[in-house]
Amino acid sequence: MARKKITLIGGGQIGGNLALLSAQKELGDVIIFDIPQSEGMVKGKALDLMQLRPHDGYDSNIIGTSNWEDVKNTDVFIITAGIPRKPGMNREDLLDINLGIIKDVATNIKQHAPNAFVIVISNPLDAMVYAFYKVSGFKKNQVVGMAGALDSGRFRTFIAMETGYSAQDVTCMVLGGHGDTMVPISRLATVGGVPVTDLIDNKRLKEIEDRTRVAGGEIVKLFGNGSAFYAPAQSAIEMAESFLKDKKRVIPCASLCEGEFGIDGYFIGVPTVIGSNGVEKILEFTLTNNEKNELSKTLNAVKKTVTETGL
Ligand code: A3D
Repeated sequence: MARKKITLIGGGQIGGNLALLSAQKELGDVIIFDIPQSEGMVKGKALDLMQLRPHDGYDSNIIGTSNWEDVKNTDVFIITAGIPRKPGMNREDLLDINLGIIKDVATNIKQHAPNAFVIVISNPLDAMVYAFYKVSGFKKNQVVGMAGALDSGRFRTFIAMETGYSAQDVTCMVLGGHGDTMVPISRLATVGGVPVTDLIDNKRLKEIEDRTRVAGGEIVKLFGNGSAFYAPAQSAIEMAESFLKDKKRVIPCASLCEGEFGIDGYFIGVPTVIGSNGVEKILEFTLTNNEKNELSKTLNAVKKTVTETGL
């Protein structure tokens, strides 16, 4: 069986880690694509990762390029092209610059690999994945945004830190937009199947929810320049792996809703089945009235940013 081809559009902080993880997990051969001014940087990263092969034992080929011809026959793209936040910025502040970049990337991917599955990471996420979908004209199962996987991972981390139990055994989901209005669903969170609401008191749980909502900003402030990259990279790799291996994992992702949860025509974080057909299904469940209100607030925030794209 031929090796799969994973192309990373943007070879910066997240892109470099995506390349490392793709190779270490032997997901396939890896192309790191960036703008001509950064071609040397991605060629250098690719060569460095090739030279890690004797130590790590993976056989993936990794190349860096600025040539769109090289992305032909890609199975899965992961897009981080754009600029990240600086302290004091919110994700929406990135809209103008990153929208231009996503439009360019969508046009080129459509031309060179029209059947690929595409995972968007660039911010503001819910608007960028929408823009990619509109400009590329791809089918809805081919396009998805990575945010809920990371936001849920952060929620899991904080619950694990609070209880002292393994993060691996914490399951939970965060729905909605990738911004401060996101909706952590504490009611359904468990540690090894035990409801979190029986392990952590309500006041503390609310504080953990609040920390989750601004967890990205907490890291931006600490860095002083740029945003998180290790956990975002692994979150997207989980999605890519589920597609490449037809695992049918259920991961909160920004998927196009067409009636699910009463939402129509927007990409927003919902539990999504990812398999070899890309986005295969959105799993709906009954929300409480309070959760419905929260979801409606986050949808309004997403709609506002999407409107600003003019698409
Ligand atoms: P960074 O290290 O700056 O890398 C971005 C790369 O994109 C740079 O190497 C640029 O040269 C490259 N680039 C710019 N324009 C193009 C283009 N037209 N074609 C190809 N490459 C291009 O940033 P990063 O990796 O830290 O973050 C990338 C993006 O992810 C930012 O928009 C972040 O805000 C976003 N991000 C999203 C999440 C989510 O959970 C959704 C988390 C963390 C970061």
